Amino acid sequence: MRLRESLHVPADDITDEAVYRDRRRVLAAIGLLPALGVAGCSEAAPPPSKVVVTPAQAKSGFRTAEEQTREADATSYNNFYEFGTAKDDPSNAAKTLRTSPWTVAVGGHCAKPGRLSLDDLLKGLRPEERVYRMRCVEGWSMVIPWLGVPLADVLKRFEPTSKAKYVAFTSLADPRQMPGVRADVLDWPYREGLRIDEAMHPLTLLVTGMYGKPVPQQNGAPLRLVVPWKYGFKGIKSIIAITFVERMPKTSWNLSQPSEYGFFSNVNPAVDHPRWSQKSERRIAGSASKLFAERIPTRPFNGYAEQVASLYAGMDLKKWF
Ligand SMILES: Nc1nc2c(c(=O)[nH]1)N[C@H]1C(S)=C(S)[C@@H](COP(=O)(O)O)O[C@H]1N2
Ligand SMILES: [Mo]
Repeated sequence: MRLRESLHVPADDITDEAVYRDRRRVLAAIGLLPALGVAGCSEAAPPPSKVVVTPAQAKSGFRTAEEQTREADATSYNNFYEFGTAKDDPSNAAKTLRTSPWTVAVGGHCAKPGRLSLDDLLKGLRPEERVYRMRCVEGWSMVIPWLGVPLADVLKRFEPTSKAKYVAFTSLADPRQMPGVRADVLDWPYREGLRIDEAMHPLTLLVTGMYGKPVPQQNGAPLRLVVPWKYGFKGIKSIIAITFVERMPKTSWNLSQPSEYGFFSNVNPAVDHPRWSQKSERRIAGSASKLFAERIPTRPFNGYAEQVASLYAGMDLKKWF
């Protein structure tokens, strides 16, 4: 329990950043991180390109024009506890995760359950690029160009019944491939869930790629969830099961610390984490030589209130945090 309470370190713990940066510098110096050494640390590297956003796209929330996080940072500063709890553990340890063949079991309250290969699951659906803000509960955030399909397009194929009030997701938990699963930091497998209307919302993305390439192992290959108005931990990685359920499913972080992590976990600057403020965040983006840019205010629903606030009409969001 002592160990678990130390998880999810707030981003303003400056030691965390210093340690991470130092480790990266050392690894780059001894040649273990050639690409990162250039793209992640050099001030001379060009800043990521800005995105031109049409009014319709702005209204949908599908593409923010905010400065993007460098690919090198988004693929090396990760939370994927199955590979360890340090930010650079996943990029160092996940390379060997076998992502093909990959099957996903879809079941529960639906007319057409099945165990499908990833290709069959996504057959006929074309990945779209979405540029989303991602706000980790720890108080840092990124802007990432994802490639994926709306989760709704996949779920509809299984014909959920009227009993499907929630959708539960399960990650792979293979101790032979995932050293972190041997540690007692969470109750494995990692589990997440959404209410069915959240799951069917057009912003909710089933991700297969980022930065125009297949999603790397450390970011949740070959299939992960991205729900941009919720804290990052709702975005479960390396999914092997999707289940339609009637009752609110158990989720890993809520099981681990129910007072700190609610089922909904919508980004909300008005509800502080018991151990730190959620009013602002440190953006990891752009060409700054430091990992974190200046602190910026955190917005309700991570800036997606226009698209999603109506899902929670009449709900007390302090109670249902
Ligand atoms: N299976 C699994 N999924 C996970 C996590 C994890 O530890 N295991 N960490 C979550 C957290 S806390 C965050 S912030 C995001 C991080 O995604 P990224 O590394 O692609 O930025 O993944 C989420 N999904
Ligand atoms: Mo997170």
